[in-house]
Amino acid sequence: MRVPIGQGVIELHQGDITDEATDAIVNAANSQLAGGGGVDGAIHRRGGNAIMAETDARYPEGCPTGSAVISGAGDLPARYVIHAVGPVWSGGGRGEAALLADAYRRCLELAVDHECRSIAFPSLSTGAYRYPIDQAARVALRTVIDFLHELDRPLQVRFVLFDQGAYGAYAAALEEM
Ligand code: AR6
Repeated sequence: MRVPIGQGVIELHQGDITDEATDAIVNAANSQLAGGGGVDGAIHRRGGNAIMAETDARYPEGCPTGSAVISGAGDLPARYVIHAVGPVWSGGGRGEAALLADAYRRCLELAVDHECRSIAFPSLSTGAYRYPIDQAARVALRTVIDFLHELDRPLQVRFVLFDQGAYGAYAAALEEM
């Protein structure tokens, strides 16, 4: 699925984010930038030790929830990895939606600041952090749509959804918007 927005475009793909050759790919990190499972595990496994060495050196204090930091991409096909920290879902009453939107927005800002013309996102917070995917999809897409409407240059934003269920949730949310 592909929807032009302003000078940009949103694309939905099913696949593995570590295969993406976009300028930047986004990691679903934790605030210690300590590595883990899911997307984080796949990125560090395939990207090699250079990524963690760089984040340890540049961001020794980690990254707060709702924000993101950038590094090189080691052996991955992308140029940059943007490490985003989404919220852990705890029922929806703890500002999760705003924190999730902030994390997406910060990634987009970092990508633009680093002259990226393309960025690939996983579905942040919807794995180990248990954010309900239908709600997460709406927050993610709304944030990207608003950002692209305001942006004065081209940017390709691709969501790389790991399975059919995730793809379906994002496709339904995008159609609804
Ligand atoms: N490519 C694309 N999507 C993937 C991939 C992949 N290779 N692997 C998993 N997904 P998660 P979170 C999907 O758990 O919820 C880590 O341990 C997955 O199906 O990676 O933000 C970190 O270190 C799910 O829909 O991220 C943190 O501690 C989505 O990506 C914590 O988990 C996100 O799942 C972050 O949890």
